[in-house]
Amino acid sequence: MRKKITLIGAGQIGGTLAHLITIKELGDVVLFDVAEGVAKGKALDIAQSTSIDGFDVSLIGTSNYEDTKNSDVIIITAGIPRKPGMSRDDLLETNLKIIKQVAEEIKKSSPNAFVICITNPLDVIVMAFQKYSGLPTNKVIGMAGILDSSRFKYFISQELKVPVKSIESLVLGGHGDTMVPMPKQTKVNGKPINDLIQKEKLDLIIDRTRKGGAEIGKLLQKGSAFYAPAASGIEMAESYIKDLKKTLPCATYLNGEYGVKNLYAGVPVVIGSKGVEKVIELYLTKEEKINFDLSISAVKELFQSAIKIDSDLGK
Ligand code: TXD
Repeated sequence: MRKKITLIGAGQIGGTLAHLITIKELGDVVLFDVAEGVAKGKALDIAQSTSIDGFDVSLIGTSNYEDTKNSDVIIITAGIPRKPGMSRDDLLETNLKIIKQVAEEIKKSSPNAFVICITNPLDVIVMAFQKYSGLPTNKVIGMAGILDSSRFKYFISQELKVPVKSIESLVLGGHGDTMVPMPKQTKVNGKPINDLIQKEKLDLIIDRTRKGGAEIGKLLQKGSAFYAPAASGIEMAESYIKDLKKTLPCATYLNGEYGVKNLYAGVPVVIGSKGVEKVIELYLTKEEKINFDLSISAVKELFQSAIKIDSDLGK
């Protein structure tokens, strides 16, 4: 029985998610958007492509939550993206209202789903979704670290002229300017990155990673990155659907790990058919711990702003 995958938001990322799910035949797609025509149009367009390569999946577009009932996986991109010059945090008020409404619907229609949040500001939005929906913390996760790690690895591959596949790395912490690339966890063909790239150059790459979203937003002028974010969300969904138990950097509920309690933050987790199956606690150097704690403080501060917008979150 094919899994039912609902995409809440049929915009740039949502449409790309639908196409990637189809190409990988991960499951049947329900593309939901308040802009019903966008959802229906993109679902129909992708459905008409299935005969070309023989993809055996069904796709529907809708603005009716009834059609999303009992989804196995839900990926949320509903919300507004940044305009050039906007910070991810500038999206908070608008996207918080949207995520509250989405959470209340999903609580009723798909309480057993594995929910991947992508909407920004990611760390607070995923935490707000979990609180509003009441879904178990191991079934609500945020996509950010895979994207940030992918950007970090890409920039390193360009610098060293090596295939991205030869690079292992991850980025911890919040999805934003305080994210924590981890040079000590970064290897190229097994060799530590610090032996291959000078510190000054690596610092420039780290800075470019932190600003990776803004760089693309400036180039596009309208909207933000969507191909790499969609591919990142699919890696998480696939690990859940196929029980791959991949270790992936994601925004996850921490209950004491890394010295953090009752907060979502980007750390490596194992994703399998039970959802978040394990939080991987890495040894952090003094500098990495300082940067990680800075990132945690930024998320906490923004969550306090969210509580000022909606006191329900503080209960
Ligand atoms: O790494 C990450 N997590 C980030 C996330 C990477 C890139 C983009 N990031 C954020 O994802 C971005 O800042 C936005 O907050 C979301 C979605 O980005 P996208 O580029 O897909 O935005 P679009 O193209 O504007 O699509 C958003 C859709 C649009 O079609 C709206 O009509 C719809 O969301 N929308 C809704 N759908 C359902 N329900 C409600 N209430 C709703 N409101 C808007």
